[in-house]
Amino acid sequence: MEAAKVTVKAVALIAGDNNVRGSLQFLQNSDGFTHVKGRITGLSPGLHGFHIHALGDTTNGCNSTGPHFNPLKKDHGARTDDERHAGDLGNIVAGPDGVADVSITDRQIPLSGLHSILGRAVVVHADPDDLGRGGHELSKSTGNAGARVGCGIIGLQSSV
Ligand SMILES: [Cu+2]
Ligand SMILES: [Zn+2]
Repeated sequence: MEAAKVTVKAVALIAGDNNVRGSLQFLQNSDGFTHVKGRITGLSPGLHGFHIHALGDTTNGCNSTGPHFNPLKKDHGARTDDERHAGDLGNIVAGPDGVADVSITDRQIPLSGLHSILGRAVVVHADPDDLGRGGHELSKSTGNAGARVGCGIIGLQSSV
């Protein structure tokens, strides 16, 4: 069996409130999975909701990036749920130093085809994503993750 090969690469530079900054790389593999990796700094310690939002528009900052990317018209959920938005990547964790190292592998965030996330935005929130389970009126749409403290547009990176 051949090892999975990287077929498409993308990058997103994160900027936002205060000192939130970061860089993320997206690597789509021939096995259908996309690996998101990188580092985001300037966060408050703890969990932060982490999603792909539908629009690559930062005209009014991260608030212009639209709702969670949801091509299959599902409810919000955890990354491991069947009922989830394609853009639902759960939470990232910042340490006491405000740094979050990101490494997520998922099959609902391709960089090619009908449900490609290229040209959309990756968003980091102020609060934890409750993964649809919080019982708040926003749990089934946004995970009640609060303000958008950082975001970046996902763009194609130089070919492999
Ligand atoms: Cu979000
Ligand atoms: Zn969602």
